[in-house]
Amino acid sequence: MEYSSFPSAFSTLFGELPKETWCCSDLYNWEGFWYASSHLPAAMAARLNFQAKDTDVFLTSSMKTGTTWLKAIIPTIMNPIGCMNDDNNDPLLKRHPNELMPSLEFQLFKENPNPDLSYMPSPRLFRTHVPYPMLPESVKNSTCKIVYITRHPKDTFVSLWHFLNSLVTTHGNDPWPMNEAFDSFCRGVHAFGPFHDHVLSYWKESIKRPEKILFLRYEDMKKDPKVESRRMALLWRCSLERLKNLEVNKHGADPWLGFEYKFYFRRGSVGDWKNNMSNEMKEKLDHITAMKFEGSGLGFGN
Ligand code: PAP
Repeated sequence: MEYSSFPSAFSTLFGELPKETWCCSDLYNWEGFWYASSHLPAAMAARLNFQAKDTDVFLTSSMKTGTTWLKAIIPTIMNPIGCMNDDNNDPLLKRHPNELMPSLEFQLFKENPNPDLSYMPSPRLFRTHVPYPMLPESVKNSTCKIVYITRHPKDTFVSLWHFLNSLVTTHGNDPWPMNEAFDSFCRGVHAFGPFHDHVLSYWKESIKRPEKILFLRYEDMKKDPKVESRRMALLWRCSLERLKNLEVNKHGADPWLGFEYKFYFRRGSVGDWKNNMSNEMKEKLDHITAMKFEGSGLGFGN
């Protein structure tokens, strides 16, 4: 769908969706989550058209959970020049963190439902506030990495309330009373809410696929930022996608063994046996494994 056909196409859609007023804007409920009218078409277009690359890194979060901190940390970790102690190469001196990790729904897909992103060098960095189910399928299915940050709901609410009021008062309006904002938050009615469902959507997926989603808490980052940043740096630096694409691993061979280096990096996925084994082979190996491991407490599941 082209945005040029807006407002007719989307006004028809918006007319059919549950609607609530949040502070001074209208929110629409799409598949269980609330979106501002300016973000929903972009989020839908991104879900439809965004093509992830295996080397992409996604920062995902509900609002006001510490995203900006990570918008600064992730590009700093990944800066190829390694600018940690080098002010001359510090991108944070020249650009707001929002520019270092562009948002799918606020920036890239806002004006154009199918933007050309070919100008972006790999590894590409993106951020989004959409809940897990709303992510583009290629983000879920590729081996790109997702970093999710959450925060205690009470601090998140307070931060959100202050942020909204800084916006409304800048435009000369009265602050939004805290009790009204709190009631909305508790009902889950806020941009990209309900907060708790948002967190759970990523939490559940991070348990299933810890190599895919790094689930961080703002409070842990505060307590021990070095440990959490190292986890993040390690996850990215040692990822299959990065190592596989480094020139040093694409060419040459092990001088002792003679094996080509590139053969050490294949797919690295869980369950690839399904693409290669017959049912008979599966049954046989499962049987051996069950017999051998019986009583040991060790198991690999199915
Ligand atoms: P966003 O969702 O609009 O991107 P986000 O960055 O997640 O906002 O949230 C802003 C909060 O992160 C603010 O919290 P507060 O209101 O409780 O103060 C902001 O101060 C905090 N924040 C921003 N940058 C950093 C940072 N570098 N370190 C720690 N906290 C930060």
